[in-house]
Amino acid sequence: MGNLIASIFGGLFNSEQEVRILILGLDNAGKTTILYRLQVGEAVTTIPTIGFNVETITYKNIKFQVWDLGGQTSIRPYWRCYYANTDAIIYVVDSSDRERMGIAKEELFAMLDEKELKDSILLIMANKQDAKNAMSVEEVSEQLNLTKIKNRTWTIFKTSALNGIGINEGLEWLSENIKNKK
Ligand code: G3D
Ligand code: MG
Repeated sequence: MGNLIASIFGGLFNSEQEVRILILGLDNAGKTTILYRLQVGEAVTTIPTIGFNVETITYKNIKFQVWDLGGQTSIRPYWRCYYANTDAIIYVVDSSDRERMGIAKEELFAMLDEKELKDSILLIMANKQDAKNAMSVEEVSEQLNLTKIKNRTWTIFKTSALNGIGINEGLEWLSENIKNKK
């Protein structure tokens, strides 16, 4: 249990502080699949009365929280409850969902505008690279207008949560950059 997290995030265990990582993106992007890849057993899904599901896994001092962006605007203010003290954001994109790439971009920049998240490191996963109609990482970057991101440590990795490609590499980059910041 926790093997992958231990090998990748072990360097952060000495920190007294909690390390908080949000995994966000539109529904169907692959967030839950990525969470399961972390091999910490069952994720705990909480359904708060405020009406959106937050999946949480905690391993030692490292906490991952996942929810779907997009959809209902009325619940957005409640997301802010989860933004404070976020060290890093993993933004997961379905590279084969050409139709919703524009929405994925809007949601990304709306989130990055949140002042609570201004110091958070950003890892974008161009997921579902195995899909036949997947956009390349270059295409995804262009569609998401990533060159517009300023004053933030960020990168994009191509991933396939289905067969595990790119996930560890992305998480290693994240762990390294969180360590440098702490
Ligand atoms: P979400 O938590 O972001 O909403 P999920 O997304 O993790 O539930 O994944 C949504 C669907 O996409 C799932 O399919 C899942 O298996 C699939 N998926 C996740 N990652 C990949 C990937 O890298 N490649 C491919 N081809 N599919 C992926 P189902 O059929 O179970 O709904
Ligand atoms: Mg999910």
